[in-house]
Amino acid sequence: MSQDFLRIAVQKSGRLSEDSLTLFKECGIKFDSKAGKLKTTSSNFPAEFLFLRDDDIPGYVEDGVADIGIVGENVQVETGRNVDIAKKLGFSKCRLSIAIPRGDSYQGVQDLQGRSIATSYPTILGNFLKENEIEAEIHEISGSVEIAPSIGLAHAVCDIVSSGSTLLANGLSEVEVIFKSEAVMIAHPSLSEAKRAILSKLLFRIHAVQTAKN
Ligand code: PRT
Ligand code: ZN
Repeated sequence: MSQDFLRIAVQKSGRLSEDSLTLFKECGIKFDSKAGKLKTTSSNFPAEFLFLRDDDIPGYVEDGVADIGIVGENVQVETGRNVDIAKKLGFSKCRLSIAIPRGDSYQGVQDLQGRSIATSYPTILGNFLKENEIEAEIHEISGSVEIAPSIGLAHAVCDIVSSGSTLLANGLSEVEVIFKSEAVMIAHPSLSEAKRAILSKLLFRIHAVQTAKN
């Protein structure tokens, strides 16, 4: 069983990367995280790290190419992949919100009826609209969502908000929070016994690190 190890997918570069790597280092796991490396093996823990785009991580974990990974819950839910949530990690907190041009009147969710909304999160937005029995056109775009109303592409946007300064800078005001997110550790649903034992060890260390911080 000595060759058993956990293959861990983390974001290559972006908002999750630094906190993800810090977490593993705080757990005492040593590895080389030199820029540009796509794969590295720990020298003191049975783990191998894969550095990927965050959007690809849930699929890799579902397929078992990676055993576990760290992503935002927003990405996990949007991709709809069949993975387990092993642990909520408490960093990269943000929300997915609907925003409209500042000054437009808004009484409630019914004001979205018949409107068009630009988003990179069509699944989560679609579920929200369905639950609220609103028929609106979802305009899927992959980036710079906040620009959509000012160029006449959509009436409203649905995007990730953290400080709110991007909405402000684009003349938008937040009217509905539809999803709250943080980084989560996801796991392949049917890990081998040996891999589950390594994951338990890792989760135990993460728990200890988090407890020491609080
Ligand atoms: O290249 P790759 O595909 O791996 O990365 P990415 O560009 O898709 O994702 P990245 O690194 O931007 O974000 C990774 C994860 O961080 C997201 O999926 C969220 O779970 C989380 N997160 C936390 C955020 C933010 N905060 C955030 N502020 N993701 C994006 N933003 C963007 C948002 O889209 C908007 O454009 O920042 C802008 C708003 O920020 P404020 O502070 O102005 O409100
Ligand atoms: Zn991404």
